[in-house]
Amino acid sequence: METGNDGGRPKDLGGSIRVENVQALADGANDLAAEILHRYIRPEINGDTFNDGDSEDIPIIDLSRLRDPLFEQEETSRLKFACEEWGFFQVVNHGIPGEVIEKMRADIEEFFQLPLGEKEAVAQLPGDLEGYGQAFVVSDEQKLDWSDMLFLFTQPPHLRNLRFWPAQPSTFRDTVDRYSSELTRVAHCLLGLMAKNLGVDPQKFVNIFKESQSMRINYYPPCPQADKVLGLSPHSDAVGLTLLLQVSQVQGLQIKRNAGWLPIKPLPGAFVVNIGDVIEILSNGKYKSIEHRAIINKEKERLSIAAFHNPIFTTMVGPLPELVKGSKEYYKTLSYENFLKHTFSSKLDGKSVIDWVKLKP
Ligand SMILES: O=C(O)CCC(=O)C(=O)O
Repeated sequence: METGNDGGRPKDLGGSIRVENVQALADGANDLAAEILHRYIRPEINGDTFNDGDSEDIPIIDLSRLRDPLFEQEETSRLKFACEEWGFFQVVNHGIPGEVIEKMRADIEEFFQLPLGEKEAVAQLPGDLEGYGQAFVVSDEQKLDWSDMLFLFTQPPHLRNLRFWPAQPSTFRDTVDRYSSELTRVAHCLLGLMAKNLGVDPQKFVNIFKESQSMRINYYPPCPQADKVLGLSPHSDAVGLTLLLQVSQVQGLQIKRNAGWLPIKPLPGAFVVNIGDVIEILSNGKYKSIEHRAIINKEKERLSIAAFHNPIFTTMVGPLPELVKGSKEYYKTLSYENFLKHTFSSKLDGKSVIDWVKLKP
C-alpha cells in the first residue's frame, strides 16, 4: 500500500467542536446525567410521519446483468428509473469478493471494540475533519447525534494521511486499501452508466469523480432512549455518489420518500447507493439527492461504512451545459472546495446545503 504525503490534500475545510465520545457515554447510559442526555433528545422526532411503502420497494440493480449484452438494456433502464424516481437503490452482484467485505467488517468491528485511549490515537485534531470523532458540531446549543465516526480520505493513495489510519487491528490499513479500490471500480461503473442515461459522455462523468474517495465509518451505540435520539441527523450527501455498507444486521437507515420516512433493509452483501448533491447540481436537478438519517437501536450497536465519491477540490461544480440545453440553470456554479466549506460550517439539516446552491426562480 502506498503511504500518504501532504500533496493536494484539502486543508481548512473546517472541523467540528469536540464533544463527548458517545460509545463511552453509552456504556453508562442508564446512569447518564439528565443534562448530558438532554443534548441528544430530539422532541421533534415525536411527530415524524412514516412512508407507508415497503422497504423492499427500493430498486435493486444487478451489476452482473449490466455486463451481460442480453440484459444490459433492461438493467440500464432500471438504473435510470432508480436515479430519476428514487435517488437510492441497492446494488447486488457487484463483483467485490465476499472476503474483502468480510475482512472490512471484521477490522471495523475490532477497531471500535478497542479501549477509548487506543481509538483516540487517531482522534481528529482541532479544525480538521479526518480521524476519529464527530462531524458537523458547530455550536454548543445544537442537538447531537448518538454516534461516533472515523473519517478518512481513501483515494487516491497519495491523499491519505496515515496519521489518522488506525494501526490496530494490524490489518486495518491493507483492508481499507483493498476495500476502497474495489469500491472505486463499482462506483465508476455506475457513474459511467448514469452518465450514459443522462446523455453525457461517460468518460467526462467518470473523470469528474475519478480522483477522490473518502469514507465515513459510523458507530452507533445502543441507547435506552433510542426512540428519542437520532444516530445521524437528516441530511443529503455533499458528494457525487455514496456506496453504503451496513456492517451489522441491525437496521437503522431511513430515507425521506413522499414526505415520510421509509426504513431501508439492506440485502445481504448488497451496497445501498445514493445520489449526492454534486450529481443533483451537475444534472441540473434531473437526478436528486435524497434526505436520509440513521436511527438507533435500544439494545444493539450498529455500524455502517459510507464511501463517498467526490470531485477533486478545485473542480468547478455547476449544471453541465449539455443538461441545461433548452432549459434554465437551476443551480449556481461554485468550486467544490467552497461547497464543502459551506457544508462543514453548518450542522446537518436536511437539504439545506443544496437549497443554498439553488438559484432563485
Ligand atoms: O448509517 C447509515 O445507514 C447512514 C450513514 C450516512 O448517511 C452517512 O454516513 O452519511
